[in-house]
Amino acid sequence: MHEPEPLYSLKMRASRQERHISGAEKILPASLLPSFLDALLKRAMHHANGEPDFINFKVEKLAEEKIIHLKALPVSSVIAETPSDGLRKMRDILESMGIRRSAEIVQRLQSLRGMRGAMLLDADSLEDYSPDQERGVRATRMDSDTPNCTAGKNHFAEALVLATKVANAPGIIAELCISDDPDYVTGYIAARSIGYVRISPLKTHGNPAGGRIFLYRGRQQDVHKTIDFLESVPAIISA
Ligand code: PML
Repeated sequence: MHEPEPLYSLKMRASRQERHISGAEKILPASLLPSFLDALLKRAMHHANGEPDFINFKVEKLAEEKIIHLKALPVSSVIAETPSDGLRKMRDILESMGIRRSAEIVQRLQSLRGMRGAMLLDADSLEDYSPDQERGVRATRMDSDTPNCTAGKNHFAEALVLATKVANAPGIIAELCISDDPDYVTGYIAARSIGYVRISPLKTHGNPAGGRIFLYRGRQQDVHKTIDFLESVPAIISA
């Protein structure tokens, strides 16, 4: 019997003057690393957010027994007439989930720009639990079970993988996202209870604002378990 091929986490992040431009997460066998490194380098160099002055690649071997396997969240779509209608629909969904301070949360989402990770907010007190609030908390070490190797980014496919891992993190009750790509106006709200709900549009074309909020409900002393899951546990997502 053949041993399973060892898997590696490949992370790319690109920035300019310390402001985030683009990032990517892959889990791959060694044989695929060269082609993905090449594709992600091209992606980093030609991003709509601008030319980077710093690109970081990190390759780490993963311990097979630490990898978890998750099924992708079910996907649905909401079409809005305008960005403000889309944001209103996002607030309505939050309220239907029992999250009362929806207007303040969505306002904070709209104000994000150039963060590497996500804001980790207490869903009720709105306290920001990110240890580094400029950087935020980054969900890393995840990929689909059929990784795709293109220089261009598939926003939807990559976001669904990330959202599935985030929705399975202990204490996370919802995730909100507006893409920080100025050319991409679709965003989403995701949770295990509602699946991955795409909303379009959430902003106007050409607007570089955007980012993610992870909403946490639980004991403050347990936040570190959530952060550890998001940043360290490798997850492979199947359709
Ligand atoms: C990003 O740019 O990283 C966020 C992408 C959001 C994708 C939303 C969708 O198309 O479902």
